[in-house]
Amino acid sequence: MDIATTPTTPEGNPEIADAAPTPHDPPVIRREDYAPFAWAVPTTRLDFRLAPDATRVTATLDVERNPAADPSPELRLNGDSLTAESVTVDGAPATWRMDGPDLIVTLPGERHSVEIVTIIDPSANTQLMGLYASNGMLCTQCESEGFRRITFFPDRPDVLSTYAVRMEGDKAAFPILLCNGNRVAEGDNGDGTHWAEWHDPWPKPSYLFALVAGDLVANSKPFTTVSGRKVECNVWVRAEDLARTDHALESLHRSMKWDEEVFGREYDLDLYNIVAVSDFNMGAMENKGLNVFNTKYVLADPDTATDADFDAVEGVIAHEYFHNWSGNRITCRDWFQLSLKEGFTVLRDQMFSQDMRGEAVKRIEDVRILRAAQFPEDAGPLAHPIRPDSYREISNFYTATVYNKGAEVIRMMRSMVGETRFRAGTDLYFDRHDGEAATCEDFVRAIEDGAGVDLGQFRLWYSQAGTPRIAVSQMVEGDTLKLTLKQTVPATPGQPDKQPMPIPLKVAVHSRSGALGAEQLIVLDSAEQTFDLPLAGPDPVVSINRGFTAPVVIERSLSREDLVFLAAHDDDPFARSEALQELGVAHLVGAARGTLSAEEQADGEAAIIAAFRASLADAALDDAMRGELLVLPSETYLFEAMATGTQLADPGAIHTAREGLKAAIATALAGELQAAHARTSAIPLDDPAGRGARKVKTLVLGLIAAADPATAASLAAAQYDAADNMTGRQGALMVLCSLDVPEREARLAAFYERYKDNALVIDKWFTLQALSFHPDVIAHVRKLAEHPDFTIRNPNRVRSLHMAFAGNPKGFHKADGEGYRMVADVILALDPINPQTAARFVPALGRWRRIEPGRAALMKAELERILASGNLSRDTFEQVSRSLE
Ligand code: 0A1
Ligand code: ZN
Repeated sequence: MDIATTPTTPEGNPEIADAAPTPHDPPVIRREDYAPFAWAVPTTRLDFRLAPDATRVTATLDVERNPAADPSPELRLNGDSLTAESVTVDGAPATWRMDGPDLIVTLPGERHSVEIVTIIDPSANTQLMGLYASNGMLCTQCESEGFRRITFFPDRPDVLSTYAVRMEGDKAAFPILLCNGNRVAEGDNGDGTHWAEWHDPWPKPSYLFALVAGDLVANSKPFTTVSGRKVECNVWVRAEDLARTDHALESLHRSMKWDEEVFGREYDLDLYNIVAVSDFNMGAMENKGLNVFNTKYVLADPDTATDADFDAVEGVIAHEYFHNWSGNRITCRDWFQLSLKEGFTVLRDQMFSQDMRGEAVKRIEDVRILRAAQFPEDAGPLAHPIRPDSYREISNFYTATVYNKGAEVIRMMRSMVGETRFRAGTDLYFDRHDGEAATCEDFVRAIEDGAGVDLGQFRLWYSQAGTPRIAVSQMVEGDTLKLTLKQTVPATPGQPDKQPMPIPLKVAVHSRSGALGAEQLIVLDSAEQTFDLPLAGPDPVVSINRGFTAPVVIERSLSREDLVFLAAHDDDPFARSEALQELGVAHLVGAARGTLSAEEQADGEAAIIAAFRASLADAALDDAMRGELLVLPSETYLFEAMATGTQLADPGAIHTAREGLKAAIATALAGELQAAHARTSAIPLDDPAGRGARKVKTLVLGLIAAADPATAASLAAAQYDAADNMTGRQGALMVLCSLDVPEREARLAAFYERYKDNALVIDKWFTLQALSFHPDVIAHVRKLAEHPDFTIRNPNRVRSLHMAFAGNPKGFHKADGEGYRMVADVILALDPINPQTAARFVPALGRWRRIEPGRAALMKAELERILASGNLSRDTFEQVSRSLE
């Protein structure tokens, strides 16, 4: 998970080489065209002669006709930039031909053994798909369509095969040889080379294949499963990183135990290997028994990783582990079903982290991510349902919609049927489809049957894109509150008309007198509906979408007093933070639109200041929750709220309004904020309250900086100098980075000097500068791109500098378009190297339609410049062309 490369160098074929960028108008693949594959491949044998620039791969596929498919005398084997050195069938030369990148073998009989030899060049593989070299090791990434860059194969998730793998290579360069499943034999050739044989007993699709060869050491600790089997668990890293692997290993154990307890899922091999690599397009990959991870989601100690990094490691370790059942034991029939494994697995990792770290705070964080990443996607040119209908390049569909909205959709099912019946539904799903390549429809049907619920209309959540909006109105009649809800699902590309969906909402009707109403679940399943709810007392205040039961936008105009009441008194902590967000959004969007009278401006600020004061003073709150209440709505979220209907967002005005509010809060609460900084600074690192305290400490520092940069600079410098952990150090540096003060340069230099040998921390150093609100941020980023430590070939580094900059609301949206130009230049430079990562920059520019006309024209012009450059990868072509439609 976590989010995205140059056409690969043509592995050994001068004709295909460098032809990597796909010609324009790559074909559209459609969900409705699915047909089962004509052949089954019960067993696959792979023999690797490993060498960094010429690895020889011999693949032997035992194939037999699939009685469930249309018969064909031809076997289509997918390839990508491959040439076959030889193709034999049953030991004799075969009849074969190339069809574009694919190899077609003619097979006369019912059952054959097909052997193919390819030679590939891992060291020239800059796309990081297939077999590639990273930091002296060789590793693979096959999801979604990387296996076809290793050998010719039916590279589709519904072809499941049992793999037996032999690998042989230089013993000094590759002392450790790993693959899926169990090691069954190994040996030394006595000539400086050695070999290993691995066997994976579980049939799997090719995207779950993995191989790693390198100079690695392991942190190991066995796990005993619920039925008493002992599993060897290893986290493999380079020797210098070994000391930072305990948290990952412990997180794995916690995940294994949790999945047994909460979903009844036990691990099914005797070995679980995790390998950390520093060049990786995404966060991590769930290959059967051999997870490959971005180092970012493995390595952590307090000196080099923040509290948030620790949480991310735990969450990603859990996510990949949970895939063993939701993804591997039951996989996807085709890539349109991606949310089957991803949505469900994200839900599972979110539930796990809620159990580990506290329900409310984790939920608030997850909703913040959904709103920052998925809501804009759902409202823009790249909007797609969680189960898309078509794609040109599947890599472009590893999105917040498929992952995070996919999780929300399943979470809604769980809210509607309750925990116990949901578990009955998932038990049935795991039972019914174990060993299969399944569909989203299979999942929904299993929940229906297992939980005893009709999800007929609910299926619309799988087919309709767009974030539903719910207009709320209310009336009191006797001792009843009549709550009227109207839903609209906005038009999205290719879907002009939408049908009403079932929307589960937890609600409670509180009374301003202080009496809190009981929570109940209502389901809005038509365009407009009125619900009768009991009153708890006079002056009702409705608390709605508590716990964020549905991924929707609630449209209502609650009075400031009501919002302040909810922020202070709601018994659902999520709803408290929501009320504060609503208060902030209403005020800031009004301020950005310039529609507030002086009095409204002053009243709005006063209400928010009062709420902040209350949060700072509330002794019943712990700092972890207090920290959530002190976060103002992000600029991206405000952008969404401002660009509604025919209205457009003005990033400049949003930035000014938000910074202005921060300054007003900090001026009014100077004493309280400094006191909070002093209080939280005194809490030691290992105090159980330390985490929350560190969060509050940096938040208040950021607020102080908005009104009093000099005081903030000296407090931040002191916080930096005194810090005994990365959270404190990074927080202080973040605040300093946005200030034009002498403390800034000195601390940035000290940070670099201290961590120059640690790539992950140097990524932070790049990010802090790229995200800053410093007036010269663009010049800083340009200079950093020339820094000797910057390389466009390492995805973590590109993300740390340019992707961070593309998310900097001030720098990216600089009114003269320089930020847009810089990001477009990065897309053009990166596309021939790593198209997957290049394409991930496009959505930032693709938001032009919802932005004020001056900036919109500049953004659109950059997209047109990219498209006109020609020779784009399939990935970037698809995203840019959709963004201009
Ligand atoms: N299945 C992984 C995500 C992933 C997808 C593609 C990758 O290579 C380009 C790598 C990882 C997950 O959800 O964790
Ligand atoms: Zn996943």
